[in-house]
Amino acid sequence: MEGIVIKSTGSWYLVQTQEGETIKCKLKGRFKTQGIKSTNPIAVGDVVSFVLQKEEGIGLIKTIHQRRNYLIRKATKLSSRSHIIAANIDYAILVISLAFPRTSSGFIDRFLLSAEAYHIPSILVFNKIDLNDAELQAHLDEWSRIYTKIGYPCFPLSAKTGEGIESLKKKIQNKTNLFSGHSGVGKSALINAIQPGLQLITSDVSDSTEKGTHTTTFAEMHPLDIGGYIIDTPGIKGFGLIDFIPKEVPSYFLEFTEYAANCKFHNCTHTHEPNCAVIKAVKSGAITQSRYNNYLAIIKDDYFSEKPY
Ligand SMILES: Nc1nc2c(ncn2[C@@H]2O[C@H](COP(=O)(O)OP(=O)(O)OP(=O)(O)O)[C@@H](O)[C@H]2O)c(=O)[nH]1
Ligand SMILES: [Mg+2]
Ligand SMILES: [Zn+2]
Repeated sequence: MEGIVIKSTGSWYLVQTQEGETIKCKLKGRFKTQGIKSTNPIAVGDVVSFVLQKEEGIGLIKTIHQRRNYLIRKATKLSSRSHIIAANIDYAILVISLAFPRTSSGFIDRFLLSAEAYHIPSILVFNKIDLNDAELQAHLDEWSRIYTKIGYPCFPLSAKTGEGIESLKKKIQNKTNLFSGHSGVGKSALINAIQPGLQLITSDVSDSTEKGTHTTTFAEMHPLDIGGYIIDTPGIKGFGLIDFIPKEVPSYFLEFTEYAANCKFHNCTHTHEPNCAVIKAVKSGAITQSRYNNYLAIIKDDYFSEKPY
């Protein structure tokens, strides 16, 4: 039998067949992964073949079908192992809140970089606009302008009041959409607003730490009445990058590429070289300083320090 993994707990999986039946599945003892050192061999969105064990009514997963794509991050900051967030996705959607909890531009840029490296189009959703005062709103407008110009669609909205939800729905209908972001930014609340009746559990951000409480604990894929799916995922703290060759990083900062062609050295790292057109563009304001700072932080990341440029 064949189906798509719609829920993953790590020890068992819920697989939906083409006929719409959902079957609880486990992994066959020794399971060959696709050469990725990952804490989870199978992720939500994977298409799998399994054998139904008639007596227990559960399936044994034998193989994963070739993935069209996947999004991956380091399991923990210091780990060399990776965690596949989801597979076979059309849009990687980062849900951001500017206050309570705060999402940093560094986190956003790491997420975008990874999605670029894995050829997955990304969308930025700025949730909780009902909480924004004038200062935060100005901040949001600025980020929205910057990222839209680079080519990332931005959707300011409120899962609470419903403002802005319709235009996001138009964008994501008939697609498989991954929702990721820090705990407490409102991923599950937003999915409830998009697909009434789901009643996903949400919980308040802690007053003292201003952080979420990790309410969603397993990735799960939900079908939408408007067509397509949303994958809700547990909140993540950081976005550790994996499998990058440092010299590839500039090409994933999309707005750098048109300037990089004019750098004096073809292998310019845009850090210290003379006649660097990217640095010039940062100075003139054509490239946003925060994007450049995040670029520098990423290439100086511990992960890269073992590998010389
Ligand atoms: N004011 C306001 N609060 C919101 C909005 N969206 C979500 N919240 C609240 O934010 C809190 C966290 O929402 P969740 O949906 O549980 O957040 P999450 O991103 O799913 O968090 P994890 O499952 O822990 O990763 C809840 O108290 C929600 O009611 C919004 O647009 N405005
Ligand atoms: Mg949640
Ligand atoms: Zn340069």
